[in-house]
Amino acid sequence: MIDLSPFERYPLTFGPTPIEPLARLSQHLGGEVELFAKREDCNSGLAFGGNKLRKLEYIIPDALAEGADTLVTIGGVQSNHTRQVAAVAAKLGMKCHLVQESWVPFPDAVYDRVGNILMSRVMGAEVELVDAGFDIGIRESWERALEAVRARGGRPYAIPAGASVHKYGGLGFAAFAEEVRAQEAELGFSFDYIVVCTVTGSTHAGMLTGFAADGRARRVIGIDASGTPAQTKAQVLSIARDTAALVKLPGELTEDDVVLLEDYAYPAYGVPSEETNEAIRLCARLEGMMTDPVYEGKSMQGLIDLVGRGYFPAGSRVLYAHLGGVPAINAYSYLYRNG
Ligand code: 5PA
Repeated sequence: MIDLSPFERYPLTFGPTPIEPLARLSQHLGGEVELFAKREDCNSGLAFGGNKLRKLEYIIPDALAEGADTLVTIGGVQSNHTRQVAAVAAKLGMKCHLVQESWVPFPDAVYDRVGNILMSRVMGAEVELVDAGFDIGIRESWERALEAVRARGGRPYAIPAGASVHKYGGLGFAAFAEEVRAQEAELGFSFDYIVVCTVTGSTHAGMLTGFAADGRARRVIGIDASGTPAQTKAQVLSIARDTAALVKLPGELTEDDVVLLEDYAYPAYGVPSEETNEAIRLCARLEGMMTDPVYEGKSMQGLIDLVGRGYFPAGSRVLYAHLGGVPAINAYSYLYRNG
């Protein structure tokens, strides 16, 4: 449906990710909607994997073609994205410079010592802590880091937050839609809805582009976890349009094609609500499937709430894209000290 063959892909993942039924969770929520998970959280041996690796598969060939020797990127202190970039740099024998900003006002004593940032340091990345608040846009600190690498005689390659606002940022998840279509052909049914957590936007945008090819753009239900939904929604649309042009998708994507539900990001980006924590516990206790307090716990909360409110008609099959992110839960140890 979408031809990705013109684009070079550097394999960083195990291959197609498994789709598994969430039978006990479906039953618990009334049994009228069948829930499945596509396990992007188990997609690679690179430092616990996650959604950025699919995006980086289409970005890395450009970095190699440019002859870059240092990957430079940005995220919050507990960014999953920066950890995945650090792993890719290590695997390719490149250097890595990470700008980690104070995106999350969370007071855990070891917040900047454990989980993702711990792994990035162990993998040899240069970690620079910067005191700046949450913003998915292009940051001055990131521009400065690029300049610093150049000043040292290095050849930096710039990867924006979440590998999103990059010319190839949407391709990985356009390919995800192709992969789902192939799996649907084997399963003998199609999914009616796809639920995805959205922040910097290219996961949602790529899916939207890929599923637009068979008329399912609006069946991709984005759950906002940014807390800045207007900016996130605009970024999803612009990446989706750029990606659609790249893959020569006929027709035009419009604002109405971006379904972004804003009700689950509270109280703030990176801070879970009591309802998020309940969703994390419910999914963990019924399915043994862990989700995190920043991203996937919020989309799981959204999924559970939407099923309860009858958003999906009876008989629907819903695919929850599990995008990874569990390492960050270590930075929230006090919240879960009793489970
Ligand atoms: C992230 C992002 P997008 O940024 O593509 O919208 O994806 C949202 C998302 N789930 C969903 C997990 C586990 C994620 O890590 N993480 C960012 C990071 O710095 O880790 C880019 C914000």
